[in-house]
Amino acid sequence: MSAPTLDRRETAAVPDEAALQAHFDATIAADRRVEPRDWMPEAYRAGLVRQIAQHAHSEIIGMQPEGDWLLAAPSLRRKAVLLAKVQDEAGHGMYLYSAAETLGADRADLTDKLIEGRQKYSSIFNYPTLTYADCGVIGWLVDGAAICNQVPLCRSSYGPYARAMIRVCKEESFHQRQGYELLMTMMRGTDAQRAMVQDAVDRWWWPSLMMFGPPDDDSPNSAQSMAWGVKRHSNDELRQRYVDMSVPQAAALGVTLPDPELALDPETGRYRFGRIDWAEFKQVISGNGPCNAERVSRRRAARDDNAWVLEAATAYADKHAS
Ligand code: FAQ
Repeated sequence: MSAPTLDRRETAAVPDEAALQAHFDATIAADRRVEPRDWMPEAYRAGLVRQIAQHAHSEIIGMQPEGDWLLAAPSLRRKAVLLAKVQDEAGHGMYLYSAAETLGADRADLTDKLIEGRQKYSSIFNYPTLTYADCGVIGWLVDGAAICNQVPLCRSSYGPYARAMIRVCKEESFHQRQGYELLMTMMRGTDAQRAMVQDAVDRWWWPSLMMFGPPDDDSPNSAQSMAWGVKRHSNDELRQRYVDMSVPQAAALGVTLPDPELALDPETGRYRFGRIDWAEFKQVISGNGPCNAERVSRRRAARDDNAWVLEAATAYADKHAS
């Protein structure tokens, strides 16, 4: 059977690829949002799916380190707060998977890619939560890094991603405050509690700096992502902002950040900091961090054990759609 042919009017109405590309370029240059119905270059679409899927996976895997403490929270109040926070992270994952779906991605396929190690999730969630102080430090440092990284993404060029980030950032701000409040409470407690906070800060500080990604001269995706207005700042710029923001917060809390080279540069007004262990980062994102195997195996078990729920829900939806 031959392919259907377009009549003259239809042929004239279909813009050619150069015109579509020019329209896309003008949208980016004018700092307008690209929407799902718009034409976009395939590399832009694929790059967004890569970043949004990794971000969604991070939110879902990121429920595990704090989730481990839900049954051991020290009071009913702490338990209610932690439960709400962990549920918020699930919600963030859902908004992000929905944003990826607007680009043609399939949620179940993305989950399979995560479990098979074909897509990444944030390095930070491969470290263990050893004491309850870790929950406070995750709120303060990890949610703090997430906010620093994600507030500029509210202006990302892809509309659904930018809009999802607005709500995510509002909730992350609350998460950071609850973490800081927990740590403040512990710092007003006993010597043992203060030592617990300091120990948690010592373990989470350097991995938090790694959340911003590799240094700019070793970041293959940054230049194109910034040219397309997906990322607005480089990894090193955001990392520096985070250090500048965190040092006074550490002082107010009364903890020491574990970096003897941390010092204010009087010329720039910014903090100089020591060398990040990029070999450790590479190990963690290659699947060899302290908890990678456990995190992924739990995610696999959740997918497999709950497959019947998905099947039932889909069957119901299919029946009502027909
Ligand atoms: N971990 O070329 P670049 C949260 C990968 S959410 C693992 O610089 P890009 C909330 C990168 O993907 C935290 N992999 O890449 C929460 C790339 O690999 P690929 C997640 C990393 O995309 C709090 C390769 O290295 N946030 O915390 C990491 O331009 C508490 C080369 O890197 C987001 O995802 C890493 N840290 O910049 C939840 C924010 N860094 O794909 C629960 C959105 C880099 O080529 C509890 N994402 N890689 O195979 C971004 O802003 C960017 O994707 C970056 C990386 C900045 C993460």
